[in-house]
Amino acid sequence: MARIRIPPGWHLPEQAVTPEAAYLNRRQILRAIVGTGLGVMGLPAIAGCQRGALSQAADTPQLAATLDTSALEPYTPNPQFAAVDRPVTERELAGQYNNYYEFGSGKSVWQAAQKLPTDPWSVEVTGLVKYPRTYTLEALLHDFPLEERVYRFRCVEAWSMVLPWLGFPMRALLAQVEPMPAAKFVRFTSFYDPQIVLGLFSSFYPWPYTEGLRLEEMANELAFFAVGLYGKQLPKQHGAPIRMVLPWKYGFKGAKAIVKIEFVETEPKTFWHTVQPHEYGFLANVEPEVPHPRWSQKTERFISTGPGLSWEERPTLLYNGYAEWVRDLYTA
Ligand SMILES: Nc1nc2c(c(=O)[nH]1)N[C@H]1C(S)=C(S)[C@@H](COP(=O)(O)O)O[C@H]1N2
Ligand SMILES: [Mo]
Repeated sequence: MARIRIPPGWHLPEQAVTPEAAYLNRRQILRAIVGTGLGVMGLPAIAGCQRGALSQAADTPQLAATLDTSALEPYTPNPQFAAVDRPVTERELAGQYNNYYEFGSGKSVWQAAQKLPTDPWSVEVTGLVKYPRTYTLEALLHDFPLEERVYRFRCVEAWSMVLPWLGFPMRALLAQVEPMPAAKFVRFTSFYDPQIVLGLFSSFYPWPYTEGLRLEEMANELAFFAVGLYGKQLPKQHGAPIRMVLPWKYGFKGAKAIVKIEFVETEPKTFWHTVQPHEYGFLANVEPEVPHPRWSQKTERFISTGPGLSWEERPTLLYNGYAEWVRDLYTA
């Protein structure tokens, strides 16, 4: 497979494919400008969305500091998910190529994301469950043994990585709180405080960021809560202190910085579906034969650092290579 060197400032993956948030309609943009008080002066900044090439980790002590979180021990590597068909992505690349719209609409949000206050943290588990409970982060770490899982990661924008998560399966939480028979779906809510995470477009985004799953999806072996990455606590840009990881779905289903988990009867509204209902469905499974309305999903750019940012074009796998685990969820 060809490794393509990307000339600086041209054709970065995020520019090659329009990001989730593109193509806002004119009314939304005007509303955003009015909302931020920028007036027309703000327009070039919004439309331009410029960004330099990735900096090399060695040159950026600030990046190293954001990645140098505390060790998370003990944890056990899960042998079923010890490796995949491609190498684990470099920590420094993963840590400076993120989607986190609370902190901006570009990929270089790692610095802005350091404003996220993560200590103390608690997660409210509520709704149609027998044992509703608010967990502190310490309680989660105490109750659920940590394992490491190397998972493929596929963004709907057609770039991909491989990430070594630390965390626990969602079904371990289900066993503890016991959903009631009426619970058919689960809504997950990300941290949101407009004083802290005020992005440029925040006036029309349907904050807080929310995602949802069918209950059977949450009970699937693959569905995971990550509290760590690369053997350490989750860096803030990756969604500290706890985020969702659903490796057979597009990355946007994996909400970051979870504060609430709610068991409900009907399909919950989700962030991207609310923003662009025709582009982002509720299931959002990785399916190469189902194109996004604005681009094909048949292949993906497995990104890595060459000299600079590079990628390998690869065929996209059905359910991101996890068909044996999840096929039955969708063929009933
Ligand atoms: N709260 C929140 N969660 C989010 C997002 C976001 O903007 N806000 N972006 C999603 C998208 S589109 C992707 S691809 C992944 C990126 O995860 P990473 O930055 O850890 O690689 O986070 C997902 N979770
Ligand atoms: Mo994404």
